[in-house]
Amino acid sequence: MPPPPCTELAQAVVEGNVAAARRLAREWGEAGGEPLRAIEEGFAPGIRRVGELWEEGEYFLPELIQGAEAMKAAMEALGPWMAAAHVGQPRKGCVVIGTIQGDLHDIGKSLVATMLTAHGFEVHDLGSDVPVAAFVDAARTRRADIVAVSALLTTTMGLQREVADAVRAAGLGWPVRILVGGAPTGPAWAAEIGAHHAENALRAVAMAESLVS
Ligand code: B1M
Repeated sequence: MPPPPCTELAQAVVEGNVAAARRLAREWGEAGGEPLRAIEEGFAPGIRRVGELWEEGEYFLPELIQGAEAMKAAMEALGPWMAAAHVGQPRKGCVVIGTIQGDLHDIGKSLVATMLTAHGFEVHDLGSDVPVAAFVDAARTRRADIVAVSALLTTTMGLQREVADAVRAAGLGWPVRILVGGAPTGPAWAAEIGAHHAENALRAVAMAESLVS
């Protein structure tokens, strides 16, 4: 059986149908579809459409949350295929990742974490709503090569600068690079705060690889 069409994957998220999203993700994996494609071309457009409907006043917070639940269920169901795609690779470096304090958007961050893990990085995911000091502590205890900070809100992205400054001020004694991402961020912002930027999960992998090489 061929993988289900991407439009169906998107629709499951738009409808906030957790069971359908999970089932379609499994069908996709079992059919041998590329897991990242299911996310980037199927489920993620669905959650972006949910955001549009919310902005247009068609959807309210419960629908936004339900869409996010469907998206997360799909990503979880695709997990085994993501992991299997890159098993047996040598460890490339250590990454501490999280969504910054005040920000609960963790879907993109989790996707970046999954992709980095799948490509051979040791990843410590601190979750969402992570205080600046927690990034520094984790970088120290894990001897991180990269501190990766996600922000989806214009009101929280400013704290990425604080993480970058705090990591530098901590003087950890080995090179620690800062990687930032999330919809309101961009290369100019990253340059301004002395960090590196990736616009999506695949770019984050490429950037992380170049930072540790
Ligand atoms: Co909220 N939300 N939300 N939301 N939400 C946005 C971000 C928003 C753009 C919607 C809109 O207005 N169109 C808007 C932000 C406006 C702004 O500040 N510019 C917004 C708002 C306003 C809010 C609330 C304030 C709403 C309210 O309560 N009034 C509130 C804030 C809560 C908080 O965080 N304190 C809120 C709440 C929520 C939910 C909890 C309901 C839910 C999140 C659930 C969850 O994550 N567990 C939610 C959702 C789902 C969204 C949208 C619809 C979808 C986000 C998403 O998951 N996208 C979003 C609209 C949109 O994005 N179009 C929206 C899919 C994901 C795969 O993409 O996260 O962009 P993304 O990640 C990408 C890249 O950005 C990049 O790679 C990923 C994969 O390609 N990337 C990185 C991300 N992090 C990276 C890190 C890296 C590198 C790349 O390195 C470190």
